[in-house]
Amino acid sequence: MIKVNSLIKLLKKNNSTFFSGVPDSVLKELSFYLKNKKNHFIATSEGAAVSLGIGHYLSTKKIPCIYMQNSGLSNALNPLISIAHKNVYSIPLILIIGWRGSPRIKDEPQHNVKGKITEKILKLLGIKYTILRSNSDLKKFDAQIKNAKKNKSIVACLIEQDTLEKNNKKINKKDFFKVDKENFFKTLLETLDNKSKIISSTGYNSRELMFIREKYQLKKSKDFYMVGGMGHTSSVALGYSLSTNKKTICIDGDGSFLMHLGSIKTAGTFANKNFKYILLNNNTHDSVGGQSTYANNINFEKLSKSLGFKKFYSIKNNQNLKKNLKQFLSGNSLNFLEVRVSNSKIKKLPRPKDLIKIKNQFMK
Ligand SMILES: Cc1ncc(C[n+]2csc(CCOP(=O)(O)OP(=O)(O)O)c2C)c(N)n1
Repeated sequence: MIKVNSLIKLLKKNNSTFFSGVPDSVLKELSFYLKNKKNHFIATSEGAAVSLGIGHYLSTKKIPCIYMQNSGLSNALNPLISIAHKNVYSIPLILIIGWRGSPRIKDEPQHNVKGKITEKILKLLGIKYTILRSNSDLKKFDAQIKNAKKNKSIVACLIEQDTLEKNNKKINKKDFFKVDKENFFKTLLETLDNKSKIISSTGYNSRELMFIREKYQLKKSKDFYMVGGMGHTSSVALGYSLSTNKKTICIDGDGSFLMHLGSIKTAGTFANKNFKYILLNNNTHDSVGGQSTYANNINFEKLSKSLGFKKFYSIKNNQNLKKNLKQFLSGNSLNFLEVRVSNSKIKKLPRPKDLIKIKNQFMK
């Protein structure tokens, strides 16, 4: 186990005090440490975090620290390869990568695939890395950081689940908004017709939807759970909806929405009336530790309308949920619904397991 403080001390010693990243459950202790720190900027995607770091280096000559889950390494690849790489602009960066699905740890299918190839990706990019498991590994990492600073190259560390020691500073998972998600999902599933299809985002949304369907034995409509591909829910839903008349319900989280916000413009431009977009806004990355998304002060009415949606609906409390949902679903135009939800209250949420079966049932 490694104390977050030891890692931070090492970074400070190397004059690395700028932090940007996308939250990850493996790195949540780091998030708790960084909360409200002056030089810490939560980014909407890992590519943006790397790019913020590149900008920081250009203005300060100091090596920045970028953190992410290994699934986000793919989002980061473009600026890592096409800007920061040694053979392009040669920008020094420190990457702290949460290693889901490492070969030593049993994990979900989507994480196992990425976990197995994470080291290979780093090697392919010529990025030196240390697997941080104990304090003695910090020494090796220190030497690699010094080298990266000297050679102006990228260096990384990989951190597995339960490596970072728990500190006492927990993020208080404050509820910004009120609508109860269990009540919302139950009402939605009771309201939909049999032919409707739901495509739901990475994070708690898919897991809650699956749980509530099972708990209340609600069989109408079919789900496709986005266990990975964070931020691409609206694009998968749009692609589905364009070749069918069936109602296609996209259920997105605010973190997921912001990760690839441009996709909502594509939906606003091309979607037909059967595309029904629902944003479950809790203002947090609830499923990876409750870090803020800063989505609470977005004016979704103005945003969605300027991106091409015709009507905006908003649900802010638990009253008249069914009536409001019905209105939104039956509306005969391209509609955007923001539901201001509280954080998940369900303990021990199950995870989708048999993904091929889920896909086949969805496609029936
Ligand atoms: C590309 C990528 N980056 C990061 C993650 C880690 N991750 C999983 S869920 C999640 C938060 C999603 O936030 P939101 O859409 O608001 O849903 P909530 O967690 O609140 O249910 C993050 C950051 C991921 N799965 N994929």
